[in-house]
Amino acid sequence: MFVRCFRISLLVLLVVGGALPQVALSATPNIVLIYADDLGYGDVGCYGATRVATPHVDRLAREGMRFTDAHSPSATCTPSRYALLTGEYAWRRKGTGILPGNAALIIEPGRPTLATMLRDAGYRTGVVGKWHLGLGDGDLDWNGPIRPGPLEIGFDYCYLIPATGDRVPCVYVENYHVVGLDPRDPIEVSFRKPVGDEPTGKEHPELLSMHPSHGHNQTIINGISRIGYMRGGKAARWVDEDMADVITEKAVGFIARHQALPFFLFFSLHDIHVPRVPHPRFRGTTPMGPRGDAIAQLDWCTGEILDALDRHGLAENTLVIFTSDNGPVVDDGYQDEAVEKLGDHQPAGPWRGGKYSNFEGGTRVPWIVRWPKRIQPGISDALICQVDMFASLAALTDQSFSAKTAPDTENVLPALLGESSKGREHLVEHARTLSLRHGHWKYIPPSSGPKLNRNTNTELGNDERGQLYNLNHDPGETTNLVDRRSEQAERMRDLLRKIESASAEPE
Ligand code: NG6
Ligand code: CA
Repeated sequence: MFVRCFRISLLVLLVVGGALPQVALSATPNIVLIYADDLGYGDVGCYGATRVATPHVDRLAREGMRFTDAHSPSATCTPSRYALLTGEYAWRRKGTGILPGNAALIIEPGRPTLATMLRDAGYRTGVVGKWHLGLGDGDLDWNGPIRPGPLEIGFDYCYLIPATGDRVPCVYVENYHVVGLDPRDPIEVSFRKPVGDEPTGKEHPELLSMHPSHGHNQTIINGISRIGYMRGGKAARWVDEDMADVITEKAVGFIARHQALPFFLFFSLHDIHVPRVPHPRFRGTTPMGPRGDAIAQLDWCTGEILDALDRHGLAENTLVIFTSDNGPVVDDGYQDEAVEKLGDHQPAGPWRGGKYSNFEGGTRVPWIVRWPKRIQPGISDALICQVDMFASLAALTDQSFSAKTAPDTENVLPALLGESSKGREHLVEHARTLSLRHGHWKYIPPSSGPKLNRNTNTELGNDERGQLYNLNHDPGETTNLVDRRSEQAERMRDLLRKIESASAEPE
């Protein structure tokens, strides 16, 4: 409250006083979180990619801190986003796995989130792009006001892809409403049974411009069959090719509208999730087909944000964080030539596995932090996780929070600012199994799931024996030390159990 009053009086002073000296607004920086989807550690130039140019992401890295041991909380999207916004590992809560497109909001209104916390600190808060945390409180009518949603958990503004690009409903939601909906053509959505008589990919493959490789054979929207059935809302349906332009314009607009007060923008990109249908101007710009071209498009989106910050004179005092919600996947369900054209590109860089995997590739993601006013450019190998955004940004903005509702977040701000080389001591990595990182050690408990996801061709990291790796000597997790270093493995097993059972009780 104090901070907010202070800001308002500061603003009044500044408005009365005329010119806005940069320093006067600099007590707390603006915060822009650029959150890529399914972008792997090795997918951008500053992390080693050579078959796609990412000049804007590379610029961020050159001007900021680049992290080599940074993690998404989970190896898939919904649980990562849940942990990012709540400061609680998603695996502590049921119902936080990959959500269907008509799921209810899984973060209960009233609960402190990253957004409520920053709003309490005087920030204007907005989320633009992929949401995938559910909307409404069950059985949502997409034709009426859509709530609860981001606006009930701390955001002042939202412009959303409700779930994923490959799930219905294929429409944007701005604040409480589907954008451009014609009330005479109401939307109906189902993930159980077909609705209406619109063609599906399963029955009418001849209508498809991009064919599924697994799943993704239900209602056809814009020539692409999706997960789930939908009818109606024809005028409101998105055009995949324009999606990056549409959401980037909304993100840039949010920045332009909120220059006077500090703002927090959560810009949640669709790229490089499937279906990969970049705008024609990116088509063929890389030798890797749509997956590579989607990386080029993602880089463009990033560049537009950096340009907007430059244009408005905000770059110096804006904390830009660039990272990804889980590791990479090549074939995630559409025949988009990603496998055929991959060449020697390594989406997960030196790490084994990728999206869905217990191996490092599941959660070890690019992570760059730029804040010219405060951060000296550099590289850090501190162990950090997106679940730590909560405590770290609380520290930055001088907010307190309850360990009861945000039990897993740690303040790694000194590492983010490059003032310390130390991050967390340990981290739980979450795929189907929970694994533990402790320093450079990685322990994966015995797990009986399949070794390989045959659809995506991902090594899942399941083994009926436990696994122990020394990542310093063996970043690729190939030499299992569980027998040779059994005491180390047992210590880690016990610590993992202890962290697991320390579940904070929901109020
Ligand atoms: C899977 C989908 C995959 C992707 C993923 C969610 C199939 C066969 N696969 O179930 O294509 O949508 O869910 O990805 O349907 S995430 O990045 O949002 O977690
Ligand atoms: Ca994802």
